[in-house]
Amino acid sequence: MVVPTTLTPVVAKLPKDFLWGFATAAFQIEGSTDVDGRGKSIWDDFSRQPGKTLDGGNGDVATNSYELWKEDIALLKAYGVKSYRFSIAWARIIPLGGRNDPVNPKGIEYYSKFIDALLAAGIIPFVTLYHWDLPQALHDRYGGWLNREIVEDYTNYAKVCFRAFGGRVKHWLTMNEPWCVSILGYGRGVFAPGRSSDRNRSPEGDSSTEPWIVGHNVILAHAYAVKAYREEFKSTQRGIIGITLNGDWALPYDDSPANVEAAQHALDVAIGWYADPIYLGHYPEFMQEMLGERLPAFTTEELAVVKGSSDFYGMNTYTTNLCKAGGDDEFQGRVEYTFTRPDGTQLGTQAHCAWLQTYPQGFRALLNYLYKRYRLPIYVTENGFAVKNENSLTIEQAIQDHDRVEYFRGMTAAAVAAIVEDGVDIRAYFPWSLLDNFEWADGYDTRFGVTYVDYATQKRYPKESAKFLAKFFRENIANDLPKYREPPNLQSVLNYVRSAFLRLRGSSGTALVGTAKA
Ligand code: GBH
Repeated sequence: MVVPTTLTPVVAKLPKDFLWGFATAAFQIEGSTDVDGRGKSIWDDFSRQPGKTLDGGNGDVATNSYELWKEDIALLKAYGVKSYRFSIAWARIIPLGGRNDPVNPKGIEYYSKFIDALLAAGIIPFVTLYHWDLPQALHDRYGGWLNREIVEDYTNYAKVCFRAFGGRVKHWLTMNEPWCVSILGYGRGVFAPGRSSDRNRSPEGDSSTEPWIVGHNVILAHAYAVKAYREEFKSTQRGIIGITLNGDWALPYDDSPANVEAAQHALDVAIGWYADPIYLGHYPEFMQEMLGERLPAFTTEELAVVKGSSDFYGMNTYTTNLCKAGGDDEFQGRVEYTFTRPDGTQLGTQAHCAWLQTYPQGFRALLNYLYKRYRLPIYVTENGFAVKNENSLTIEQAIQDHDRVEYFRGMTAAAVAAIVEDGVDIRAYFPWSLLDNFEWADGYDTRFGVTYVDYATQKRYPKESAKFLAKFFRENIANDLPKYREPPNLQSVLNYVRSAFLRLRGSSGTALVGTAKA
């Protein structure tokens, strides 16, 4: 385990309005896919097709949270959270998805009573409008995210939600991880709707053009929904709204100029693709070079809507990648990722998923990079770990989730260091996830929960990590301190980020900040 040691021994307090809680998403937990008038989402049939999920699992039952929602709220209350991040299923609100299709009162009623119950429990709802579950009808009607039509339909759906819930919901996320929507859904074809140029995977699709079109339409849909919120709801509802992007820190494999550049290219495609237009008003130069005419252009009018369309920086992050220039994977900026350092050692502790290792220093560096580049308060809306082979353990063993505890110990320390020592303005932290749940293409084999779910009985068992996090935030959020608001020392932030590119050295484990092997 690697612990940043630049922290003062007495951990500094987080400001009293710091939000923390757990995150989930509708399709991953709700189940009950054909009740109360819900329309189909693109994940319904996709996950039922043989070979699309590792264990053949689908979303029909999941953690049965559509029925067990009171238990979920009781669990949140027991953990002492201040907030809960969950998503609304578009196809429960508008079963056929479109702006001329009927709204489903039962869908509204369901989330309405859920929000009321959260508020009654003293928990702030933090609501994602779109976590990958596009209404199937829109995919069938015009190709879903491939078609500019989606912008109007998504905006309409968002407005229905603002109208129904915005009196009570003050924290909105328009989209979860558009990189995944585009690349995994229309490029690699591993997520619904599963389109790809690979004809062994999909009968149709063009991985060289579709992801960039989809990404463009996702940005526009987000931006026009935010415009509607600001013009029609914000003055009375007084909430905040933004997008949440996935993105992991990128370290050069070594200090060769090509690999240093590769790390920046990795960040440009993983993060800048969305963040640069939304916060800075243009696509990254590198993406324009790489894609030429395949990267759609914004009109002047669109750009005016896109730029500045997020009130904060929403961030989902899990790991750090070592980056080597080369290869032809445009989805990673023609960069190869590895966790193996030049001397053969591993960057951190390996998770159940191949793409995930523990590396808290990278989290701290990423927070600094994003704050320096985009200059807005950061809401960490996901961060989490799947313990290797947890699914093959007994429940008693699985709830002793040591590697997940160590992951969160490192990540929370890194976040505190970023706030207190680097002056990064971080306002929320939502570990993924409240529960083990339907892990998309991994099915139920991969467990990210701080609560173990026994799928045979649907019983929930708190893991050690839930206790660790509950205690950490109980002890570290101040009741009395005013919000920490000192502007960061820009030069130190700059030096810090630069050091990320220069100080990776073999197995010494001394990258970025002083570290100690525990
Ligand atoms: C999040 O995505 C999701 O928001 C959440 O629903 C999910 O349950 C959670 O993570 C855990 O996976 O190139 O195919 O190797 C995490 C961001 C970005 C992680 C893409 C995996 C590499 C996939 N993901 N990344 S691949």
